[in-house]
Amino acid sequence: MTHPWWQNKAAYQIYPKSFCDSNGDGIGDIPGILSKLDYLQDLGVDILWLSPVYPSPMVDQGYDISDYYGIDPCFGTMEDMDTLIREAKRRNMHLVMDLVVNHCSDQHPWFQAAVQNREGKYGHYFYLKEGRNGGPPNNWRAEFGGSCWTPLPGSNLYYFHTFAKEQPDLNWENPEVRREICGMVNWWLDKGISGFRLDAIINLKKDLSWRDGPADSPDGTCAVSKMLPQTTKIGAFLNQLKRECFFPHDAFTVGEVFSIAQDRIFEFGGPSGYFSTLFDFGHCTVGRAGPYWHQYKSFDFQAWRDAVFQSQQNAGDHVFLSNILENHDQPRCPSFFLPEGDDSYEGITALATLFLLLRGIPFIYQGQEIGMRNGAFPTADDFEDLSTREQYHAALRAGLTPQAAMAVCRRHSRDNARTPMQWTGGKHAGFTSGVPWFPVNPNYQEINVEADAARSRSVREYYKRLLSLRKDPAWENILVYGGFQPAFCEEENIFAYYRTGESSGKRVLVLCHYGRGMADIPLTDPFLVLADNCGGLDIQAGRLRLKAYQAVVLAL
Ligand code: TEU
Ligand code: CA
Repeated sequence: MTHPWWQNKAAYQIYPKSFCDSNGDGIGDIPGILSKLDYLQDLGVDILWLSPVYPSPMVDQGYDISDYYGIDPCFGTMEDMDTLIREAKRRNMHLVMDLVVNHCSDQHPWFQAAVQNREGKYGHYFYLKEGRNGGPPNNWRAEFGGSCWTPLPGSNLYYFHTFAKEQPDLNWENPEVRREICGMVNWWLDKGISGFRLDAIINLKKDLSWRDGPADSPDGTCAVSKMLPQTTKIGAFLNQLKRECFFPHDAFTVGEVFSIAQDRIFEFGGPSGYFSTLFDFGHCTVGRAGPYWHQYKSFDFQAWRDAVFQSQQNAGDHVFLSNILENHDQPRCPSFFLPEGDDSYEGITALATLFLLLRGIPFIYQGQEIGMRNGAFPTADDFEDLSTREQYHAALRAGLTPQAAMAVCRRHSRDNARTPMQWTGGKHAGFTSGVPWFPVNPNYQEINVEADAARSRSVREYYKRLLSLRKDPAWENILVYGGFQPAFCEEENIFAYYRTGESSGKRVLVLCHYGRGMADIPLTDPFLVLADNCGGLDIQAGRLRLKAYQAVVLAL
């Protein structure tokens, strides 16, 4: 059986603005990434996903693109990009770009032309609609707050935006828009990139009835995400991309697919799906009891573990998921998934063990490999992210005290993951010789690449060990291509699963005591230890005693 080229790979997400600054202007850039390619190769990752580096006014940190064919000067030049593609290839690494085509920037020439001439060609590149009773066409609330509709000056015409008002949605119903985008995608693939991460891709198809949605906020608005149609009609758009761009280039594609029913993942992933793979956010969204962060329930270990099991089982052998603990929209995993005070070496490496060995492609977010923690944000003004600002005000509107609203934002803010990468204990953590665009986490003297490497228990070394285990010919068949089966589900504070061989009777048990104190598990099979984050197994009379956050990988 032949497998797709990308299936046994491990991926790493770079948030360019905060990765490495080469010229002292305080902003990470492509030459900075180039200077760290050896570091990344040594870690054992093969696919590099770059968050957007295209020209952008940076209202949403580059997710508002004003030119799909360029590189923003703050990140470097197109030559730098070509060098990066070449140098990555030389190291057997693959570059994956962010494809942000649900919307562009309001500074994009298409939108500028649409504003100038609403009836002209570019007016049809966007969704323009008449207002209703002196207000917007409907009650949909944008992802970052406020209406999804913003009026065009001097008229009763509104344009539609799922996210910020500076991010007008492109009209995918228009075949010309689709042709433009397909041409652009092929232009990048021809340049030698290996694929794309597809931003907010589920939002491409709108409910064209534009009817009001059920209010889920005191102001009578309805989250736009609720109005994503339940129909399958998005398929025509995505299949066109697949047919005209991805398939002919044998590209790797990973969809950012939030909020689809579990039974629809076969439509998006797997051999006949639109994409090579899709992110599993199921476990990140556990406890979301409403559209606002202040409504989210506190972390519940069993619900979280069961969400992982559920999506793994649902994907089965058919869909190959992409598994994440962090990305640029999520808090840092030691701060988020571990109870306060448990963000120890054991806790952090337990998380790594559990997620890197799931069936699917592991995605590691920059700094995760050294256990970076949530940022420190003394006041609400210290947040850059526009969604955090909106969430802060929503919490205040709901009656929370400023202190309580801050606590909510510190836990959930997307800015937690966007502080500069911590390379050394030196000035600005070695990220820049100038003034960083965003303050470095005050914990940088303790947590940085150099300090981690100097420790006998290095988080990064542990990540390396897990990544090389996946590639070990002795275990690849099981750890990459094999099946998944939950284990010890009835045990409290145990997160465990089997990876099963394709044919052989061999199995690997990934077993973790996710809690304090000791746990005690019956284990009678003979085993070989492939990994252990505590350096020693205590087995007596057919029972394995696990320390706090001990994670072991056993070949049975
Ligand atoms: O995110 C899409 C998206 O739906 C997020 O807003 C998500 O709901 C939220 O972050 C969950 O915490 C993508 C990008 O990843 C994000 O950075 C962009 O802001 C957004 O699209 C708009 O391009
Ligand atoms: Ca720079």
